[in-house]
Amino acid sequence: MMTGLEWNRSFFGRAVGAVLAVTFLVMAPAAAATQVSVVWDLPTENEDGTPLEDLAGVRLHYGTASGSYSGALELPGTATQGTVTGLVEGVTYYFAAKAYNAEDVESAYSEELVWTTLDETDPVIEGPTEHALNEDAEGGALLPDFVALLTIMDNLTAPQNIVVVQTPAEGTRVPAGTTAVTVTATDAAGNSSSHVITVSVNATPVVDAGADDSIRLPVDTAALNGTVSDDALPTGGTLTTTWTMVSGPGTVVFTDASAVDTEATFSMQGEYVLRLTVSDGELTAMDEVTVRVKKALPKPPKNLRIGS
Ligand SMILES: [Ca+2]
Ligand SMILES: [Ca+2]
Ligand SMILES: [Ca+2]
Repeated sequence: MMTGLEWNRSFFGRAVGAVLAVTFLVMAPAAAATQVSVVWDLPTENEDGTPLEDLAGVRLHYGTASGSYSGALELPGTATQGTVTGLVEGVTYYFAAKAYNAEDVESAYSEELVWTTLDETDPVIEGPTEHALNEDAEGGALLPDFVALLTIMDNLTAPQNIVVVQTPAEGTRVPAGTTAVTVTATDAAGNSSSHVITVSVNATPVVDAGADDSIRLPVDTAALNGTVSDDALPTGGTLTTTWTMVSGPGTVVFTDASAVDTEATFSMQGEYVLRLTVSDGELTAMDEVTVRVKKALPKPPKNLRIGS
């Protein structure tokens, strides 16, 4: 009689399953194929207790219903193991073996082995790998919930049962610049996969309108010396600048109101506040400078001469 029917999961089976998963899961999370190795002890006696001297092999039968075997492996000689391939992950299989002798007379079935194949296929995560954010007034930006932007599937675990973790988590404040956010999905069997999203946080431009200045009529034009810089984000954006008058008793004419460095010509004396605004296409910043236009000095006396 055969005894000690055992199973072994094949290490090779895992590799096969992983390769097939790539093919199947791109379109739909179908169950991937796997395999198992079944191990047994060979019989040494006939049913009447006499020595079994003409053992010719073992037939390993298997199927997805108890006692009903749709597949079989022929293992001639003294094999004590058979590897059944093409099994579907997460499906319960039933195995039973028969020994046969040199006259091809078969034994009864062994006891039945029940085995549910493991889920060896990682979840699949699809979605964007880049995300742009703008810096807010507090500096940096809060990470959104990226999980909501992704499609996460598994061959066996239902979507609601896949454990999904975003690191850093939603609501984490990240600085201007680039931060890698990783989303990891783990199925019920512990298989996991990760998806990285590169988050670019666009910094607010930096602007300096220059030092306050004063001129005195009849000089009515002052040089404006601004400074602007930015982080080259958003991608493809251009930095634009604009000079405007905030307050003053008269009017101001800028030689080139869109140039960082330009000149302002004032219509009359007084104190003028000028503003330099910079935009990177998404975010704006501004700084102000005060120019005092002083009243002209009185002309000096003239025709000085010796009185009589
Ligand atoms: Ca899986
Ligand atoms: Ca920027
Ligand atoms: Ca300048």
